[in-house]
This record gives sequence, structure tokens and C-alpha cells, in this order.
Amino acid sequence: MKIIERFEVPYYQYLNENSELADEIPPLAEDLPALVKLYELMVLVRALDTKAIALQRTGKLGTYPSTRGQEAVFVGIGNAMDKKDIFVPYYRDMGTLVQRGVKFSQVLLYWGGDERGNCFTTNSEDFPYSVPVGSQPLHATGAAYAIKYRKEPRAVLTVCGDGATSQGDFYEALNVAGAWKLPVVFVVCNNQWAISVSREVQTAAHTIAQKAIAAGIPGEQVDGNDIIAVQHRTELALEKARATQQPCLLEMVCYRQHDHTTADDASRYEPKNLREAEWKKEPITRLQQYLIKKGVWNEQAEVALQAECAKEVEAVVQEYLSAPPQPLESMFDYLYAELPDAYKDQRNMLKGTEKIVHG
Ligand SMILES: Cc1ncc(C[n+]2csc(CCOP(=O)(O)OP(=O)(O)O)c2C)c(N)n1
Ligand SMILES: [Mg+2]
Repeated sequence: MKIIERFEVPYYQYLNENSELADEIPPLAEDLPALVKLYELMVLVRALDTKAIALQRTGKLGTYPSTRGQEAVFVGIGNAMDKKDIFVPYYRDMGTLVQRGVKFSQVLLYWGGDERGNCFTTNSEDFPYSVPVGSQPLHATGAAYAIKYRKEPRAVLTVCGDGATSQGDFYEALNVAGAWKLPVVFVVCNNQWAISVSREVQTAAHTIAQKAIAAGIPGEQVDGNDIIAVQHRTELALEKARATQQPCLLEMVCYRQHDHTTADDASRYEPKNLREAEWKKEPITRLQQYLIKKGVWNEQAEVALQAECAKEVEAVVQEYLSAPPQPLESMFDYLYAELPDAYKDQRNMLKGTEKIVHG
């Protein structure tokens, strides 16, 4: 017997849970103005997230998937992407979408059941939300193939959850990306849960990053609570994808600090104290403490930021609540490029009936 291959899965963390830097750090770790901006955006995303949950509880929003505790993943990848790259999101990506030009009020619109929330005009080549779990990595490979075919110097980035990596589609996407050398970065937000199924129950693989190895592409684990690591590793992966069509899998290790969605009750399955223990690693306080140590953040700045966020959240909610309802016939408008005749008749019947239907 001889060993014909050996594999390694690297783990990247630059800012640890005690807000201390590693020995080797990327330039971003010392770019304090950039880090303050990232901090402010994470705080705003959390404030919006908290409000979205409250809106659902009071009947003003539909089912909503919280991004609490996972802010560094979505804000970090959003900041790492270029405008010309293509983003293929799933349903938990608010922190990335707003950096692609989607308004916060539009995010609420989507979760309020309004399809206009899924129409990204500022970044029209980005894909809409994907709710069918695990389907979007395949869409991303298709877009990456088009980019490669046209010899364009850009890349595709797609995100899915840890649970999605158990789907066949996920492996198919990795395989084709490796075989065809496609410029696509697969990001896995490993928040340790797929609704009530824990990561350990989900897969016997020690890491999700190693799932890339069978497809012949590099996979790495990144501390998803360390926004410096998230952004830096994503930037490098995207650069490589753009320049050499090298795909990559980034497993962002984090923790879901809320129920799966507002339709879930995690207290029925989540071990007591686990969430509290994981909270010690959460990304916002970690970065805040680092910024305080570096002398670029203090209590006064925090009070001002919280007040600003509260104002912004209020404005976003007002914009969402005052959006005029969609016309009824619009339910036919977003599925077909060309509406079949049978639906055209139904659409015409509904046109102008709002008053009757709404009483
Ligand atoms: C194909 C498919 N199967 C099942 C579901 C129901 N479902 C919605 S989210 C989810 C769990 C996904 O977990 P994960 O991929 O870890 O993402 P997370 O929500 O934790 O970010 C499931 C099973 C679905 N939306 N699509
Ligand atoms: Mg998950």
C-alpha cells in the first residue's frame, strides 16, 4: 500500500474572540477607517434584523429568517465583492444585498410577501433570493460558465447554508466548477443548524470545507465571526477566480443566534446554554473591542451610532409600510418571460378588481 494523496484544510482567523490579532494579519486589520465602516454596517444590520422580527411578531411582516450572529459573514462578503461580480444569494443574505444596492426597505418588502422586494434593479445581473435549499450553487456555476465563455474578468459568488451542502445539487455544482475550471466562489454560512438538524447530525464530515477536495478544488475554513478573516479570504478567493478561473469553497464557521425563522422555536431542540456559549464569539462586540483598543471607537461614538441606527430603522420601516400594494394581477408577472394565453385571460379578469376584492 502507498498513500497517493494527502489533503489539508486550513483554518483562518485573524481577530480572535478576545479581540486579539494573530501573528500574521492582512492589511485590512490595520485599516481602521475601513473597519469602523464595517462595524457600523454590522450594527445597522443587527438593528434592522431585530426590528424585522418585531414586525413579524406584530403581524406586519411574513416569515423572516434572522441574520443575528451571522452579520460578519454577510457584511464581509458583500464588502469583498466588486460591483461587476455576480451575486447568487440565499434567503439570509441581507447584509450582502444592501451592499449590492438593494434598499433595506426592499428587503422588508420581500419578506412582507411583495415580489418587488426580489427585483434588484441596482445590480440587475445578481440573482433573486433562492429559497429552495441548495439549488443556487448550480445557478452560480451556470453564470460562471457564461463569464468564462465570454472571457470576462469577473467572478460569481454564491452563498448557501451548512444544511444545503447535504443536497446533491451542491456536489454537482462543485464538481462542474472543478471540472470546467469556473470562476465561482462557493461560500457556506455554517451556522451549525439546518432548522432543527445540527451540523453533527447532518454530516459525518469533520469540516464542510473538505467537501471541495473531492471536486478537485480548494476548500478552507474561515472564522465567520471574524469579519477581517471573512473579507480578506473572500477577496483573495474572488481575485483568484477572476484572474485564473479557479473555483474555491469557503466555509464560514459561525452560529445562528436566533430561531431558524420566525416560524421556528429553537428552544424545542437547541441544547440549553449552547447559544450563550457561542455568543461569546459573536462578531460585533469582537470588532468593537478591537476598535476601542485601537482608540478609534468609544462610548460616545457608540451612543451616536445607536441613535443613528434607530432613526434609520424607523425610516426604513415607514418606507416599507407606506409602499402602495402591488396590483392583484401582478401575481402573473414574475414567472414567465412570455405569459401563456390561458394566464393572459386570468390576468385581464383580475385587472382593476382591487376595489371589489379588497372591499
Ligand atoms: C429543497 C428544499 N428542501 C427543504 C426546504 C425547507 N428548508 C428551508 S431552510 C432549511 C434548512 C436549511 O439549512 P441551512 O442550509 O443550514 O441554511 P440556514 O437556514 O441554516 O442558513 C430547510 C430544510 C427548502 N426550502 N428547500
Ligand atoms: Mg445552517
